Amino acid sequence: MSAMEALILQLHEIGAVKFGNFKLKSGIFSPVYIDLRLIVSYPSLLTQISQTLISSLPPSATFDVVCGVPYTALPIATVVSVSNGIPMLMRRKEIKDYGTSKAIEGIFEKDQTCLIIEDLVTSGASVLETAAPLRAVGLKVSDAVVLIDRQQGGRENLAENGIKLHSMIMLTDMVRVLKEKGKIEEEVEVNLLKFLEENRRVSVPSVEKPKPKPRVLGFKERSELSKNPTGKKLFDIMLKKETNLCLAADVGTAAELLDIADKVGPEICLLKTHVDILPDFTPDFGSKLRAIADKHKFLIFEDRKFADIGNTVTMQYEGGIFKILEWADIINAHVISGPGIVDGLKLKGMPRGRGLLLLAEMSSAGNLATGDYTAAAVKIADAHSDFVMGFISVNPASWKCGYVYPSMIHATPGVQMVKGGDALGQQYNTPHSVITERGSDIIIVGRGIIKAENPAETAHEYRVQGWNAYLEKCSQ
Ligand code: S5P
Repeated sequence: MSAMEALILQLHEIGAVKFGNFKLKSGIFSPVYIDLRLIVSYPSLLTQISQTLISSLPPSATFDVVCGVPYTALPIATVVSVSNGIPMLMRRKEIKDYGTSKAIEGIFEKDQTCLIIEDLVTSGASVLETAAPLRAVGLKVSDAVVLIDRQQGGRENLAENGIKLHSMIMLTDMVRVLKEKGKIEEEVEVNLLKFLEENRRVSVPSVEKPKPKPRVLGFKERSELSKNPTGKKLFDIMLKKETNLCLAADVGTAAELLDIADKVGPEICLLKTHVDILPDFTPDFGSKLRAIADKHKFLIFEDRKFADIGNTVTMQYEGGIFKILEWADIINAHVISGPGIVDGLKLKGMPRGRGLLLLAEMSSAGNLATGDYTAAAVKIADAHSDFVMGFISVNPASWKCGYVYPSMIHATPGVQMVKGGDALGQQYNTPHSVITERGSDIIIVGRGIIKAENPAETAHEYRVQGWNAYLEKCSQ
C-alpha cells in the first residue's frame, strides 16, 4: 500500500472524511465533507502529513518561510517548520486588527519567498486571503501546498493570481482508494464523480467575473474626452506615472502630512487631505504642499465634502482660515442641497481650472447615497461636465447610467488589501475588486498605508495592485 493510500485510509478511519449531503462555505451542497481539524488529536498522523507535504513538493518550489492558512493548517505549518527547521510566519485572521496592528507575525525580510500551507482547497479563496497580506508586506508568494484538493477550480483560481498549487491528495484519488478498499459503496463514488463534474469551478468571491460592460477605454482616450482641465491632468498623470493610487493622508499634524506626502509622493497620482483635522495648520501649508506635489507630480484633493447651498459654499471654498481654493486642485461635494452647490463652487473654481468630484456613493455601512440619489448625482455631473471631473463612488459598474461616462473619473475610498471594515462603519474592498469588478479608476487608501510600518513601501504595493488591475481591465 502506498503512503498516500495509507493516509487516505487513516483520514477515513478518524472520521475526517464523511459522506452524505453537506453545505460548504462556498454555499454549494456536497456529497462529501472533509474536516481536517480532527488531526490535532492524532500527533503521529499530523507528523506524517507534515513530512509528506514537504517531500511531495517539486524542486522548483523554493521558499524561505512557511505560513499556514488559519486555523486548520496552522498546526500542520508548525510541524513542517519545526521538523524541517524552516521559519514560520502567522497571518492574523482578525480583520479589524488589520491596519492598526500587524497582519503578519514573525520575522522576515522583504523579497523572501513564502510557501503557503493549507489543509483543503475548494475555490482557493482562503489561500488568496492569506497571500494578499503576505504580498502586502513585501513577501513573494508563488507556491501553495495543500493536503486535499477538492478539484473545484482552486488550482485555476490560484494560477490566475500567480500561485501554483501543489496537492498531496486529489478528491478523486481519495474516493477511488476508499472504493477499492471497500470503505464506500459504488453509488457513493458515482454520486461524487457526478458532483465534481457539475461543480468543476467554484468561483472565488473576490475574483468573480464582472457583469458585461461597455468596451473599456484607457486613460489616454478618456483624457481626451474629459471637459475639465484638472480631470485631463489627472488622467495624464496616472498614465505617465503608472499609478491610480490616491493617498488619504489623515495624519495628526500638518508637519506629518508634509513628511508623508514627500515620502509617498513618487507612488501616487493624488493626495487627499482633511485640513480641518490639522492642529498646526498655517497659511503657508498650501504652498508647502504644492511644492511637494510639483516635485513628485501629483494633484491635491481637499476632501471638504461641501454640502451647503450655493452661496454659502462659495465663501467656504474661498475664505476662512483654510483658503482651499488657493491650493487644492480638486474638491468634492455632496449633492444633498441640489445642483446649486455645483453652480456656487463652479463660480470660484472654474476660472482657476479646478475640478470637482461629486459624492455619488459612500463607503460607510448604512449610508443613504444609493439608488435615485446616485442617479441624481450623475445627472448633475452630466449637466456640469466642464467643472465636475468625476465621482466618489463605490460600485460604479452597477450604475445603470453612470458607468458609461468615460470622461468622468471614479475614485473609491474604503480600500485595503483585505476585505473587511473598522469599528465605526467603514467598509473595505481590495484594490483588484475595486478596479475590475466595481469599475472604479482610482483607489483611495488611508489607514492601509499611513498605519503601515513603512508607508512608502506599502504605498508601492497598493500602487502595483491598483495599476495591474487597471491593465487587466483594459485588456479584457
Ligand atoms: O464614502 C467615503 C468618502 C470618502 S472621501 N468614505 C470615505 O472613507 N472617504 C474618505 O476616505 C474618508 O474621509 C477617509 O479620509 C478616507 C478613507 O480612509 P481609510 O483610512 O478608511 O482608508
